[in-house]
Formats: sequence, C-alpha cells, structure tokens
Amino acid sequence: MTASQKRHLELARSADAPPSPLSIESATRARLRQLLTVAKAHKRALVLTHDNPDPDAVASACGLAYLLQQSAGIRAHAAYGGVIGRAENKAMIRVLHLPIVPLSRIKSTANDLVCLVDTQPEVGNYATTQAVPQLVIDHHPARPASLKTAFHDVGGPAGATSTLVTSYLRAARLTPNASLATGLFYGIKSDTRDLGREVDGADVENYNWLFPLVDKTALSRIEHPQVPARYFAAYHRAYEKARLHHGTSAVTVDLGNVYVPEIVPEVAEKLVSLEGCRFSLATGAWKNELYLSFRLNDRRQNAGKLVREICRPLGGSAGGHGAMAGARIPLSGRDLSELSRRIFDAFLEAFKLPPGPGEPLVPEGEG
Ligand SMILES: [Mn+2]
Repeated sequence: MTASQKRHLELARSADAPPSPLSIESATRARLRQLLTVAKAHKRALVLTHDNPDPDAVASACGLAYLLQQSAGIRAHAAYGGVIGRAENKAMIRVLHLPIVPLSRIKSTANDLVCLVDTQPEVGNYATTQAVPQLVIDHHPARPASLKTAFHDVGGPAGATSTLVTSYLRAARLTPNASLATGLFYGIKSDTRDLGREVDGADVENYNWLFPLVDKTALSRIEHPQVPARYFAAYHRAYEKARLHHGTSAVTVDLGNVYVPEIVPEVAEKLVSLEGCRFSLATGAWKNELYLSFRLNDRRQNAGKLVREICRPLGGSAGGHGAMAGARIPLSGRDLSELSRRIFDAFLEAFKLPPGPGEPLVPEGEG
C-alpha cells in the first residue's frame, strides 16, 4: 500500500467513525422531541433561508418544512430573500420542483412561527420579517442571539445544514421522496465539496443514507447545468482582472458589476485552486451592495473570523467558517473598486503579505 493510499484509508476511517452511532441517535431523538414541542405550539411556520440561498440552504429549508408538516402537524412554507442565480442552484429548483418560493410571495402575517436554516439571528443576511425567529438550525458557528431562541441546533461540527435536517428526518422515521432526498444529498455534497472539506462523520453517514434515494439523472442535470452567454463573459472578465500577490500566495479580483451575486463565490472558489495560493478574494457589485467571497487554503487561519473582523467595520454583514466566508456591504455611494482595494489590502496585511495592486494573473498578450 502506498503512503497516499494509507492516508486515504486513515481519512476514511476517521470520517466514518463517530463516537457511538447509538448515543448519537438517542441525542438526535431527544432534540427532535424538543423541536416538535416548540413547533406544535404554533399553527403556521415560515422556514426562511439566508438571501440568495445555496443548495444546502434550499434543501434544508424544504426538509424542515416537510418535517414540521409531517411530524408536528402544522402548516409550513419554505422561502428565501434575494435571488437564486447560480446555474446549478437554479437547475436544482427547476429539476427537483422543490417547494420553496421567494419571500415576497408569502403573507408574513399569517405565520406564527419563524424558523431559520443555514443562517442565524443577528447575521443579517436574511430578509427581515416582523416576527423574531424562534427555531434555528445552522451548521455555522453559534451566535449569541440563537441561544435565546426556543429551539436551536447551531454551531457544527456538521459540514452542512442538510446533514442536521436529514438526521431529524431519520429520527422522526420519515423517508424523503426522491426530490427532497436529491436536494439534501446535493446540499451535503456541495457544502463539503464532495465530502472533502470541513466534513464531519454525520455528513458522511447521511450522505450514504440518502444515496440510494437520490434521483441520479436529476442530480447529473443539476451538476452540469446549461449556462447563459454572460456566464462566460463574467468568467472571461474575472480571469482578465484577477491579480496575484507575492508570487501566487494570494489572488484577488474585483469583478465590477455582476449579473448575479453567486458569480462572486463561484469565482473565489475557482481561483483558490491556483497552485501555491493561500487564499482567494473576489468582490462584485449587485444592487448597490458589494459582495465579497473569501476562500482559504491556509488551515492556520479562520476565514469566518477574518471576514467578520475586516468587513463589519465597513458596515457589512458577514458570515462563514473555517475555509470559506463571505460578506455583503452596502456601497452607499462608495466606489466599488476603491472599497475593494481597501479590503484586499486589509486581507493581505492580515497574512503579512505586501499590500498593493499585485500582478495580473493573465499577463497581457497571453489572454
Ligand atoms: Mn450551509
């Protein structure tokens, strides 16, 4: 056996070996009972994701709404603010016909229970409704406000909110249909980058449990979507405008105005695969807000913490965890490229790299 095969085996063992499957299951069942007790005191639930939701947010919202309907016997609607713009995410909704709608289509007054998934109170990245969220399920680091809600399951170590929701469905002895199962599976798969990043034993366990229920044809159509021409234009501009810092230690790009906000994280994700790169940063403007995405290869740093420290003072909302984080900052008259430069310099300094414009990723004449 080669060293790399050995390492793979060790990784597989550590990821597949939770403390004790039985104790985890009874803990989940106890939490499920608490969740249902809170839910049953209400009539109509609104399950809200963060704005511009990703597959994990969409799937966990639909999964929780299903759980509330089936096991608490209350009406529940899943909704989101912002837009679903990334091609894979649009395909997910279209191919799977998932029951989630823009928040504007829901009469908020009729709901007496507001639930949040894949985000938490205080984060500020979800559409504001009048009611205070009372039920929160999120794998991101716990926020103090979440701990004051009637029910909360926050703070990881799960790599995806879909993992937490799948555990509750299983504890409630519910089997999701092919559409929901495929959504939850894709939620886990995309948030953990195919179980390769920030993954927990529960992610692997639920991924395997969902696999036989997945509609493989649908999954393939989601993962290989058709994209509009402007997608290629946006990528072309991204590569042309990307800048290298201190060799290939860091790569930054200010995308200018973007046609959908999701192109920003997608580009950051692509650029962090550059050889020798410690982190990537992408910014873009959409509807008078600066969107920022940060991706990290350097395990000694925490992406979420850095983004919060740098972006909060600029008036933005920020979220994220170990290797990936993002922020949204109102431009309020500020110039995108100037603000981007300031932010890039702050990150470069945090990594003790020289600030400044850097060198083009694609030198002139090679593009
Ligand atoms: Mn997530």
